[in-house]
Amino acid sequence: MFLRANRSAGGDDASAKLISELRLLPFLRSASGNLETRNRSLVSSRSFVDLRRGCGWGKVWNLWTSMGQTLGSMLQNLFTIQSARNLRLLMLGLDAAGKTTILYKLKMGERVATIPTIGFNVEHLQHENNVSFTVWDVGGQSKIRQLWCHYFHDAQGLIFVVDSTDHDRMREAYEELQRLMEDPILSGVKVLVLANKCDLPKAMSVKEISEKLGLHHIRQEYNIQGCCAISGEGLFEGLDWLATALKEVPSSSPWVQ
Ligand SMILES: Nc1nc2c(ncn2[C@@H]2O[C@H](COP(=O)(O)OP(=O)(O)O)[C@@H](O)[C@H]2O)c(=O)[nH]1
Ligand SMILES: [Mg+2]
Repeated sequence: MFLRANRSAGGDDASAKLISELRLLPFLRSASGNLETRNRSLVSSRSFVDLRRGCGWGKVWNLWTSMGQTLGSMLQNLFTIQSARNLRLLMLGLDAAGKTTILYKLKMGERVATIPTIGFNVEHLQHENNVSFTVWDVGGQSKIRQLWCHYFHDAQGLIFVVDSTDHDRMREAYEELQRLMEDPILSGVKVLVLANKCDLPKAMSVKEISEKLGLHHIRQEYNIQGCCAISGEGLFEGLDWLATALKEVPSSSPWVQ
């Protein structure tokens, strides 16, 4: 019966039918993600057919090795899935610090025209082969900062963006950052401070901003990086630091972001 299916239809359709008759298809489908694995699975199912007809030792050997290959590739797929990591990052800071510009520079490599964010923007960024970030950019106007806490859950990293030229509101940025750092839900986050707009002449140095934000007081592991959202300078360096700092942190589920 199995051989008839294989001969009459021919090609991939026949092979798929063959496997489904062997009741292997649901298992193989869920376990194998690529064509190569599926092809190997077909080899094993054909060997099984041959075995039913011939029962020679050569065929037993064929079956055995192809089963090994199939299992091997299924395990390989499993490890690839497990080692691909998705990290959830929260991007906060005062309004007009440059959060949305940074997000879309990272996502599209371009400067986008922004309007003040009332709510949030969320984007998925592929960082390295096996590391991706889900970045939540939440509006920073004073009236909506009380909503930030609704985004804390499951955040593994915090990107706190400051406008390096905003001398007048540096105290306000300090207070917001300290408030975030005292929240128990964020006690374990890795903190990347992006000192943005370093292209502008009035920009303060990273050292000065670090002091004004009281970074040496915070308990969380942190790094401060000067950057320019327009040119992209410093952005990837910052994300690299986060990816390294979060190496040991379990990945968040890509399905529950
Ligand atoms: N010169 C300069 N302007 C920037 C930079 N980043 C953002 N901006 C500008 O700052 C303004 C506010 O940016 P936006 O991304 O909307 O800030 P958000 O409120 O933090 O999301 C916009 O006009 C941006 O074009 C930067 O690195 N350099
Ligand atoms: Mg915005």
